[in-house]
Amino acid sequence: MRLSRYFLPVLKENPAEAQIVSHRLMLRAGMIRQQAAGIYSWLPLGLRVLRNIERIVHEEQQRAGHIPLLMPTLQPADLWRESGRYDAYGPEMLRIRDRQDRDMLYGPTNEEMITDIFRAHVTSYRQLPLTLYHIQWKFRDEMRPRFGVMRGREFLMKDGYNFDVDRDAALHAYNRHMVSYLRTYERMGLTAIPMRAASGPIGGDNTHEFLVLAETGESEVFYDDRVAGLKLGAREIDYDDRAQVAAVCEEFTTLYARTDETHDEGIFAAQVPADHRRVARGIEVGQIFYFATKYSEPMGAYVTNEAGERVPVHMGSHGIGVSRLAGAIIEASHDDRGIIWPEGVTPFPVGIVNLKQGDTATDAACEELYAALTARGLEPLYDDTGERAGAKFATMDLIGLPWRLTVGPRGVARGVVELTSRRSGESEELTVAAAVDRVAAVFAGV
Ligand code: 5CA
Repeated sequence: MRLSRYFLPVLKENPAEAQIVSHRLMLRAGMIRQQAAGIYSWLPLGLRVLRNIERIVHEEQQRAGHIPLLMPTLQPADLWRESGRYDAYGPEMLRIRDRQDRDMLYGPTNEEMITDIFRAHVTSYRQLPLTLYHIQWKFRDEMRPRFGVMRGREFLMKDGYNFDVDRDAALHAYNRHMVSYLRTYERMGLTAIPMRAASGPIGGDNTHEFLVLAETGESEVFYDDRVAGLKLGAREIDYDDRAQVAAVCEEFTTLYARTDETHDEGIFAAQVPADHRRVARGIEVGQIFYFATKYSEPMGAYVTNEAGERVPVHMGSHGIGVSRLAGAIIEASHDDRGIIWPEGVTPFPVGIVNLKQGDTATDAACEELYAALTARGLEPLYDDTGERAGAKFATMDLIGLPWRLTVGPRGVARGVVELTSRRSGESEELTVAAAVDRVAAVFAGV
């Protein structure tokens, strides 16, 4: 992409309405625009990040054996009357009436609708296990939408639903989600700690939230600091292997880690040595629930089990805050000059800064880099505008591409360009071919 033809409305000034750094940087980098309280347009740069987050979520869900579908944003109220949640949900639910006077709602979550799909098509334990998920916009009329996309009213969520014949199978689905979530967040450059939580309007006793530690987080968290050092890394997971998956969950949930809703000062003091106790703040980027037959029983989602009996299916639901993650990643990865994107989600892998636009040799070197990177599937953002070098660097730093190639007449005369890491600030001079190879190598594992 050539910057001269792109739409990147960066702001020079700090927007007054933004209280936290991710919100400020998303506005300044031209990623989002607020259209109403808690409702945002995703401008081109922001959309590229959002799509990358979605792609990672899809890949890790499908690796775990979960199946994508797509349900609508608008739902008939009658489905929610069946579960009893139409009245229970309260003012967070946006209720709508259509021209036929039918009660509708903008979905805050989809337990009822997925249960309806299930009961229409599945009748036997032989069709199980089944986990269906989608990535779809939700609406919750939050009392205090704030912090940009972190607490929106309209927001993008991955929500997945498992259907299993009994409790053990459903707990395996719960564990599978936990492990796939750990890998999802790690691929986004995040450490997200599973913490025992409370279930709220979704229901059930078994629930964990995934928290990214950040001073600006809305949740107060209590944990053993050794839990923050655990990494899933590149280990092979067989998602059908109940024992292996359960062992990983145990590894990540044995050390004390709880949100304020479930925190117990006595257990905290007894279990965690004083020098490992931490009280901090975190951003909730996901939550998993096991709620047994809470929806299947009232809604009639039954299957025949091996013994030939009709039993209500055991279910859980599992959410990832897809749009919130864009903000959470920035909270975890920025400096005073701007965003620092992890390679997995960056809107462009690399930026090209032309220090002397219009100089024949420099322009030619930029074009050569542009073509070679594009041919390798590494679409660069090429700043081919007539801006001063200082302004070009400031924009690149603000929008946070992890790598920058700087091309100027003096380097070109010596046959080199400069490759700079946004994170470390370190630079090296390379030929065009070597620079392309280096960038390709960095992204090969992403
Ligand atoms: N049905 C379940 C799981 S599928 C559910 O709705 N879970 S939830 O309420 O915990 O939401 C899942 C995730 O969506 C949360 O962990 C959070 O990351 C994100 N989320 C929730 N509310 C908002 C909001 N107002 N703005 C942005 N993200 C949100």
